[in-house]
Amino acid sequence: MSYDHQRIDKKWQSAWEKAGIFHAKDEDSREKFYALVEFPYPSGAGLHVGHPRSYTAMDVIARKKRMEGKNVLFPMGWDAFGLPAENYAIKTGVHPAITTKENINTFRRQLQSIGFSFDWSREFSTTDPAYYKWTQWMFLQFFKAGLAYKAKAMINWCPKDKCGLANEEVIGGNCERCGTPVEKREKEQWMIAITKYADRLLADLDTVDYLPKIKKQQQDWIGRSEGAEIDFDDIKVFTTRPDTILGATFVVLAPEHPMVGALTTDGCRAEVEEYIALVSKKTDIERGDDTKEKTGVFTGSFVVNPANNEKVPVWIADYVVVNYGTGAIMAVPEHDERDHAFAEKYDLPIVDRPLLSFDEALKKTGGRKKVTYKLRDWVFSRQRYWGEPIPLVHCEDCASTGSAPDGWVAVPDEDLPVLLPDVKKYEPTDNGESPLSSIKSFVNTKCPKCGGAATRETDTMPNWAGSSWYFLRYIDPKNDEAFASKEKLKHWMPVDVYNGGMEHTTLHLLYSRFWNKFLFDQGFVTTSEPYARRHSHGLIMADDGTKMSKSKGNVVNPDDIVAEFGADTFRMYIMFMGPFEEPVPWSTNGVVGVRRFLDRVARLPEMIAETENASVTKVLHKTIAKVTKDIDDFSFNTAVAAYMAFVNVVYASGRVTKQTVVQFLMLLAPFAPHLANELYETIGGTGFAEVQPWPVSNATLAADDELTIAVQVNGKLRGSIVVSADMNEADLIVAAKAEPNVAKYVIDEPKKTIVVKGKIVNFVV
Ligand code: ANZ
Ligand code: ZN
Repeated sequence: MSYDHQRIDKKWQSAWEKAGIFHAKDEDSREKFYALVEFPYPSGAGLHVGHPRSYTAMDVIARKKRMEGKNVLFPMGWDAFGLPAENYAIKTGVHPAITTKENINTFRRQLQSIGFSFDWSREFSTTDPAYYKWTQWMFLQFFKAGLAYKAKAMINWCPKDKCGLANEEVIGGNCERCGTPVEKREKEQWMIAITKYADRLLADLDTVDYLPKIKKQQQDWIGRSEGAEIDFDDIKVFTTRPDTILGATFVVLAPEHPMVGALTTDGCRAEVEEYIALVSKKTDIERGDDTKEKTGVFTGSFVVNPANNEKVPVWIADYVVVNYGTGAIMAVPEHDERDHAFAEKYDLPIVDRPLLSFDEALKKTGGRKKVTYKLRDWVFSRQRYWGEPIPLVHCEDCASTGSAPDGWVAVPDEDLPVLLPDVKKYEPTDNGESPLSSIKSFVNTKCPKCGGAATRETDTMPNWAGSSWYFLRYIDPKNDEAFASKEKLKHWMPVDVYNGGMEHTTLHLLYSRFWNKFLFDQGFVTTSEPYARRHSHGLIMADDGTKMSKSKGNVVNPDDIVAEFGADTFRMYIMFMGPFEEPVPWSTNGVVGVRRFLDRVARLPEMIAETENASVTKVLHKTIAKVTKDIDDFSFNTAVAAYMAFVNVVYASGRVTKQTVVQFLMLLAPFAPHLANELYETIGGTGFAEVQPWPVSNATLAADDELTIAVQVNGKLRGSIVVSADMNEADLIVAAKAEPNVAKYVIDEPKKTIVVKGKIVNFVV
């Protein structure tokens, strides 16, 4: 058969859709399997080849699980709030809702052209009011539980986007989106107390199956430290080494520490102020760079080391950060490298004193055990347009009567969603407020509590909000009474396998675990952990190994590959190009090679005969066993290699039974579903490949017959090797020479090599 991919791709895609075979069933006696991929932000650039790497992998898994008899939920939707659409609106005046809709249509068309087996009946966008109604409702649950609070915070501020950023959105000191160096600003922000869950987010990693590097990144990000808080007079220091306290010869405060002003003596004030001004210009990255020389100044004050009652000087230095521990340290130059470098530079005492035990140190100093985390509370408001409005109202009256602490009143459930109003201008105001703040009809409202005049919160949520619970909504996407029914949640949760980018490990993955745990505590969801297993894919790079980028013109468009080579070639190539977890460069030659392979597959029906060689039966069963295991292990490239090896054996043998071809097509179907279905139909199969059972390997048929071969040198037995019965002569000679004892005697090329088939190899040297 000549392989007309354009016809075949369309034919099967519409057949699948018509039959609705990828729709997950809520009532079903089969075991459930929930396969999840990170839903995309539908950017104007369309689908990137990186997206299908994740989706194809999970599609392969979802398709295999269906054939194994599972009731599979494999959904797709859109994470569509966020800055690009908004920045585009600022430039062009086109409403983000319009661009978002267009982009979604493009993405959907592209995904469908690749033949992913998503259950499209469950599709939604985080920007749909019917969806963000529940995002707002969940925010209010945080608020009502006291976990959402407004606080003045030093936040990361992007001067270009005029926008506050979470720590996670600052990459190398720059704004994640526009690259502008990030400044610090003090601003009132809604915060969510993720730190209250730090311990459980850490401990429960033991209950899930994540790639080790994913767990490690989350552990490091949460950054739990056990230590102690010890008072040096009024200064509280945090230390993980109270045992070293006898060697503490000075105290260092962060330059932003609130006590700096009071501790600074008049004689030192000018220098201290100058230093603080200098530090305020540095980025966190510069400050955290341990290779740079340490700087600092003396405050002029002394405090008492409580372990030995010695007076020690108080310094400020920017290697101490204000928002970690207590923002103050006891410096122990003898045991701490940074303190040592600092002491040497400023000529401070370095003394070698005996260590105390932890408990002894606490007892002597009145110190307290303390656990500290690197994790910070989540800055949850943005002064931007294209996000979910925060559903709160501020009422002066309720503030003064005390009926609403700080005057913040939740919008009642029946008034949700608070719809995003239309605006004329999308820019934040000049003082950095959300554009919503200039719409009087939005801002001015009635207090839900007392009925008096009140004003709405005009901040919107960060784009991490909608993605924190979308996996729950897929389970019951049309529900208007609840975000999802409890019975359905019970049926589908947790997600069995979740794949996504490593760049989301400390952001989305941590946020959504936290969000789910909170909902669990409130009794709204049925599992404490949302994802049973988490995997991650490597990036796809340009053919020269650099990152694909528009400006370099090296971006590969999936549409072009699908049009020229077909969806199955694209899918299979993406899975074949390298180990799934690693970054890999794109190679057009590689695409051509996979297409050639599929052309060979397309001719298999022509080789069908009544009987086949035993070698063909054997390789079939080996391939079944290998592919089955490889898919479970995310080892897709080796699975594709196994398909190729199988086809080579069939071609070498020249004939194959129909039964073997059918089994092979079923095995191939998850990777190349269009071609597998087409060939299956060609040879008289009925029903979709997708509803056929997954092939089972027969261990007896797959087993290698093994032989023990004697290896002689000049007729004398020097060793023996165990090889598979079908090993060819060249390989056999190589294996015989490699036998260690034989190798001692066969140093140069032997004069003659005699092989007695199945019995002996004799080297004449
Ligand atoms: C005395 C000491 C002696 C320390 C020693 C370390 C080694 P982790 O493990 O990261 O939690 N530290 C405490 N607060 C700090 C801050 N705000 N900025 C910079 N450094 C800070 O590190 C805890 C240790 O880092 C603490 O224990 C403190 O130095 C320092 F041989 O106290 B240590
Ligand atoms: Zn009120």
